Amino acid sequence: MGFFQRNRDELIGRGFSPDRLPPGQYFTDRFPVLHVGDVPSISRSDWNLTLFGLVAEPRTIDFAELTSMPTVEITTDIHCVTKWSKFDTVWRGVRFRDLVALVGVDPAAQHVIEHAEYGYTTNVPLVDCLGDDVLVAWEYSEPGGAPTELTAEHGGPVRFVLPKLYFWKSAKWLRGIEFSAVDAPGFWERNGYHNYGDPFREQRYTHD
Ligand SMILES: Nc1nc2c(c(=O)[nH]1)N[C@H]1C(S)=C(S)[C@@H](COP(=O)(O)O)O[C@H]1N2
Ligand SMILES: [Mo]
Repeated sequence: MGFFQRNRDELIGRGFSPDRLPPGQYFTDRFPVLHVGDVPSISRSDWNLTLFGLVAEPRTIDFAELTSMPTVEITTDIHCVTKWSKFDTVWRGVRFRDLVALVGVDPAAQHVIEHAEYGYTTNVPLVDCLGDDVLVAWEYSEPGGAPTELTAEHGGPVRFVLPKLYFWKSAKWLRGIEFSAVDAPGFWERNGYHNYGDPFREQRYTHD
């Protein structure tokens, strides 16, 4: 019996539904750190987020403004394209759709481009960003815990969290959100990864 089957059996043994594990993934209790380049160090007080593109008025908000908005906590599974999945991660932040309401997005905008420190970008359809579980988050906890400050290696001060797509679609060190009528494939999307990236359809690479 191979690693993936043993891992799936262990999952079932621990009382999880195996349906939560997308095809080709294994679950882990660890929280691997994955990114290109160095970990930037930005303090919460130096951080800000620019909302721009097809909006009524572009806006830059700082950490205090972001965190004064209605805050929500979600518990969710995350799936990395390198095949690890982690269950019941806890995140606290502002719903993405509340930021959409804040700037007044033009109906012609169909794509969201997340801009991170050092020029990392990733593109997602706007419609997929409007759900209850899509956050701009600054706190994290392991399963069952109370969220605390998101560490720099995991994207602090603030990162995007879009759990239903592979986790490369959740930019760490988020600094800008662009609303666009045209799609703009980001870093991994230009380097062979799928433009959409649904883990349950195993959309890992461009032609999957
Ligand atoms: N800015 C930035 N965000 C990024 C990445 C990156 O290279 N740069 N890597 C992505 C990938 S591939 C994954 S799996 C997750 C990993 O998040 P973690 O390190 O907190 O586990 O961050 C995503 N966000
Ligand atoms: Mo990833």
